[in-house]
Amino acid sequence: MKLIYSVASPYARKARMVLIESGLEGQAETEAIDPWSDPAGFRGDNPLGKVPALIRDDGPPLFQSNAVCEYLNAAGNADLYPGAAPGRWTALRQLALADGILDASVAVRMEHAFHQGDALSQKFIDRQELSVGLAIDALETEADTLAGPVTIGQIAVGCALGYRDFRFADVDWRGSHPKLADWFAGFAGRASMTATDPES
Ligand SMILES: N[C@@H](CCC(=O)N[C@@H](CS)C(=O)NCC(=O)O)C(=O)O
Repeated sequence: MKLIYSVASPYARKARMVLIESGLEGQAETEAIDPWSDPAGFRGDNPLGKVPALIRDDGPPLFQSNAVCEYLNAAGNADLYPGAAPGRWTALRQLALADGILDASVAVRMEHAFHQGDALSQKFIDRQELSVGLAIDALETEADTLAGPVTIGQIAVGCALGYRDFRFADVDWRGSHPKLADWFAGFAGRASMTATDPES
């Protein structure tokens, strides 16, 4: 089994964290690539050209971070996806909020990367930042649901906030979200977070 990732990708970070949290780290090869350079053969593994991608021993490659995370969780007999309500829906809601923060944040970076001057849409950027801000507000309101044994929801929120710090360090989210900031201060010290920190 091989997990293909890029160091900076927050989606791949979710998969790398799940690999560690599932106890599978010693059983999987990992390979860091730059997906934007379309390395030779990578589109054969993932036609979409995105990381993460997981080369499996028991079937064709998987891609899309949530599919990769679910596979690794099952392969490692981990318990990152609570089976019963209400814990399951709490974790999936956190995962959706976190993925939404990532999608909007990455969209802003892409807008800056591919459009300049008059072609840059401030309206589009503002809309994405509104989504990020409101999703972080929602996580602050329900910060108490982030307590307890680690879940895919916590992992995803950790990756989303870590990505904001990594790529949007000038936008302070901690000041107006003290409960979330407290939670993140503790979660960021988790071994799977420190091992996958894009800045370390
Ligand atoms: N929804 C996808 C998003 C993956 C994604 O966009 N990965 C980025 C890196 S952060 C990538 O590989 N981009 C290359 C490209 O879009 O061509 C997932 O959850 O895996």
